[in-house]
Amino acid sequence: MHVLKADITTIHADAIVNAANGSLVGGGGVDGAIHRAGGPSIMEECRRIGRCATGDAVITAAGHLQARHVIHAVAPRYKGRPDDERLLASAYASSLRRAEEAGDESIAFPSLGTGAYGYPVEQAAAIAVRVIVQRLRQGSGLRRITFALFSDADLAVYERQLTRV
Ligand code: AR6
Repeated sequence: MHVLKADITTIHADAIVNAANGSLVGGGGVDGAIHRAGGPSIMEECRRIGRCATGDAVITAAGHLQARHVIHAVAPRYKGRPDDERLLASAYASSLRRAEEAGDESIAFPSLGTGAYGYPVEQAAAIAVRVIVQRLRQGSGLRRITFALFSDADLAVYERQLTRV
């Protein structure tokens, strides 16, 4: 598991994770960047799938991206409810499961939920790292997990979480 300051669309990994919304219709942030860089075939596949529940994830091919798959995960809109933590943890766990089911060995995550959806990044990073460590300890086909962070501040937060593992 490692962290990088990077645009997630430039990462070489079998799967990259999109911070999507439940309607899978695209949007700003990571979602906009992935659809712009990956081309229209990803959106066509999203339209065929239709929807994704909060806390769940769906998988598509990756169009023009370097990756084999894009995993579209839906984080909760942060409201400070007890359910938020469960749903964010579930979005990470579902993404890992989709990648494993597809036989992917490497996956790159953005900081799910902490942009437009407003999840406080310190809390979100702790949840992300906890879920991933748990999954790796249970025995996962995934060999390399990358966090692609967009800012120095986010990079520092995730680095700090990793030193606690
Ligand atoms: N690579 C890596 N990180 C990025 C990139 C990028 N290219 N672009 C932004 N970030 P967000 P959310 C960072 O808003 O909070 C969309 O409209 C960003 O700075 O992309 O889960 C969807 O359609 C932030 O730290 O995802 C949904 O409606 C983090 O990625 C909604 O936003 C996540 O920000 C999802 O909101």
